[in-house]
This record gives sequence, structure tokens and C-alpha cells, in this order.
Amino acid sequence: MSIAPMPRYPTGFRWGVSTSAHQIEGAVTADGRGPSIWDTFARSPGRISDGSSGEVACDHYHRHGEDVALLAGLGVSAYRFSIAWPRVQPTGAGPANAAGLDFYDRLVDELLAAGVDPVATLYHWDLPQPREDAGGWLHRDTAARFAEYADLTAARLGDRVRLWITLNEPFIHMSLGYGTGEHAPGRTLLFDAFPVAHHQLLGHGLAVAALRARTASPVAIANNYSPVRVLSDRDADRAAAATYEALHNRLCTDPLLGRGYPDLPGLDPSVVHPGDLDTIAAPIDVLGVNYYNPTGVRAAEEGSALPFDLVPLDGYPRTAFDWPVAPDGLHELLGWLRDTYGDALPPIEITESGCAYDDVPDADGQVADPERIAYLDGHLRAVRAAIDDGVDVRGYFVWSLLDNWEWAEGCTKRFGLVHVDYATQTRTPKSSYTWLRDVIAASGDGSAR
Ligand code: PNW
Repeated sequence: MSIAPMPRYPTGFRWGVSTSAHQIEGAVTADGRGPSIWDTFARSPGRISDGSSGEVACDHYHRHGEDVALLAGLGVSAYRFSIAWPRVQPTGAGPANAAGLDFYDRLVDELLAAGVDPVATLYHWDLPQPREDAGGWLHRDTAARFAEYADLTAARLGDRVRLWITLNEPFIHMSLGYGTGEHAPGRTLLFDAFPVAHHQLLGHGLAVAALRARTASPVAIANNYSPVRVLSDRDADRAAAATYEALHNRLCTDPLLGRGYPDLPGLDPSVVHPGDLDTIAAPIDVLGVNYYNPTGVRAAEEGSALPFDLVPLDGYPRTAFDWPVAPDGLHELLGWLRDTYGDALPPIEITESGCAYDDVPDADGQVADPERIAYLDGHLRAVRAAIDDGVDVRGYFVWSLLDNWEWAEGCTKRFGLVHVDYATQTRTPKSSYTWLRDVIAASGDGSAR
């Protein structure tokens, strides 16, 4: 396929790929790992579309050497992975399980030896099950437990991890895990799930303090953002869109950047104790932005449980997830962040961006994924356009290195630059892997801003 040459990126621009522990590691009982909410959830019938679980996933726990070689071959400067809390603290409390930390210790050393910066996320949704049994993120105590886990982990890895990310997508975890029940732990509390956002953010703030005491590396959080498109000029539609924007894009950002919570109907303010907002607003060095697509919003039907309806956006190609392919949404989002937060906005790294397609090897074992190349091409150009507008974007991480266990979609959605045959665990780099490798190599000398 012929695509125009990629634009240049600033010197030092960080090229990376992302994964998360439960989506790739497998080995769920190895070396003393305790159960997580996702082990429990996947066992409950009907929760995962293909009935699979993360028990084996990509077997990365045993194949990390091969996966680090794939990273080195791609030429990325950074790899974003997550650390499984139930490996470090099998019950979610108490002393560190040294054997669990050993795995990440080895991984970090292998990455550094391969010239790849380790970027570690502390929490990518795999809460230790005993913590959930004690109330999970609905319970304030989980914030303090999370900070203890952060401290234990940074005590071991703080000298070598180059960027720490406290939480992955606290809004998505709250809304799908505790609001609508599509994700673990499967609660359906709708707006009553707000304490889950607050306690995660409180845990983030406490963890930032714990990390600062153990490491000089920068600290970040990774939020999911979706630019909101209102479908008409009707007042009711515009009000619904404003509510959805406050929920998806501001609930977990305004308090981080010192603005307190946005005005939203139905949130119980009593969960916010005096001093909490100061803890949450502890300065961060980088804002991680996970972007997949914009969201169309209109007013809800009479009698609906939520004050908005989410509607498909016309006029875009779609991925296998049926998500619109909208690079213009990333450009719009980066401008929105700068316009909304101004000087309070830290430098940005795109910590996830990617797409699922039904990639299959051909008769020669090759996997051609021209749609993913077009997707990445468009989104990288959108980042360049935002940099030209003056938005400080320092890096771009593709979701994901490997096809992996896509939560409630099980093994059915393939986001990888590398195809995984789950029956044999054979890894096959797709054509997008080769394309990205060449883009990274060509951008090596970068250009000054
Ligand atoms: C993110 N939504 O999840 C996660 O960080 C990854 O673990 C996941 O594999 C990836 O995106 C692809 O799904 C999301 O419904 C899940 O808006 C759902 C939504 C957004 C992000």
C-alpha cells in the first residue's frame, strides 16, 4: 500500500507499545499469585463472550524473553506494561511476595538490556479478590492499601522503571466494572459507583507520595478520553452531551489538575473528605492519554436509567469492535485538553491508541493488516498536527504489542502488532509491525520543535 511519508516528530519523542498484566501474562497461580476480580468474573457464566479466561492468555509469564526480543526488533524506545497487584500482594495487603516481584525485576532488567525504557502501570484493573471481598474500590480503605502496594513495588523497581503510571483509566474501571457491570467485578450501581472513582483517585494521590519517596522517575496517570459529539442543537441533546463530557472526560481529570469534581447530578459528595482534593491534586509529571474514538451523545429516552444515550457516529470506517476510526477525534481531543486546562496541563504522552481487526495468517503464515497501518498512520498524523498547534505531546504508545485477552471480549478482538495463535502461542509480526518499525527507524533523527 502506498502512504505518504510520515511527518517528523520532536527529538526525544517516545515511541512505545502497551500491554497489561492480566491480558497477556497467564500463569495465574504461579509463584504465589493470588486471585483477582478478573479470575472470578471470567468463571461466572456468560460474562466473557467466548467463555475464555486470562488463565493462559499469551503465556507472557513464561515467554517474556521472546516478547522482549519482539520489542527490540520493533525499535521502540519504551514499553508500557502493568504490574499485577495480586502477584505482589496475593491478598491485597501485607508484606510483598518476593517471588511475584522477581518476575518484574527480571522483565525490567531484560528491557534495559534491550535498550527499551520500562514504563510500569501499577493498576490495570486486576484488583486482588480479597480486597474486593472487603468492599473493593467502594471502600475508602482500598486507597490506602493501594499506596502500600505502590510503596512495596517501588522499593524493588524504583531505581529502574523510567516512568510510573499509577492507574489505568479509572473512569472506564468505575463505569464498566461498577456502573454497568460489563467488566469485573460486575456491579451495576450506575451513578452510585462514584465512590469508585473517588477512592481510585485518592489511591492515586497517596501512591504519588509513596512513589516520590522511592524514585526520582516521573509519575503519571493514564486516563481514557473520548471527544463528545452532540447530534443536534436541541437543548436537551446539548445538556446530555455536557453531562457525558463531564463524566467521561472531566470526572477523573478536573480533580487531578486542582479543580475539584465537575458538577454532575447524582454524585454523593459525602465520600469526599476534607483534604482529599489536595491529596488527589499532587503534581504529576505527565498525563497519559488513552484514545480510541469519539462518542456521539443525545438526550435519553423518557424513563431511561441514565441522562444520556450513546449513539453510533456515521461517516467513519469501523474496526472489528465497531468503533469508528476517527483520527480527527485525537486532534480535537488534544486541543480540548489544552484549551480546557491551560497551564495546569502537564506534558502528554499518548499511552494507548490502537484498533482491533479480524487478522488471520494467510497460507504462507503472513498476516497483512493494512487497516491497522492506515489507523496508525492517521493517528500519528493527528498527533503531529496537535504538536504543530502547540500541544506538548511527548510520546505515542500503540495498544498493543500482542493480540491479547480483551476482557469481556475474551480472545475475539485482536489489537496486536503481533498476531498470537492461542493454540500454539506462535507469535507472527503483522505487516503493521514492519511498517511501524520503519516509521520509528526513519524518525530516529527527529527534528527540533
Ligand atoms: C482500554 N470503552 O479499555 C484498556 O486500557 C485496555 O486494557 C483495552 O484492551 C483497550 O482499551 C481496548 O479495549 C477500554 O468502552 C475499554 O470506552 C472500553 C472502553 C475504552 C477503553
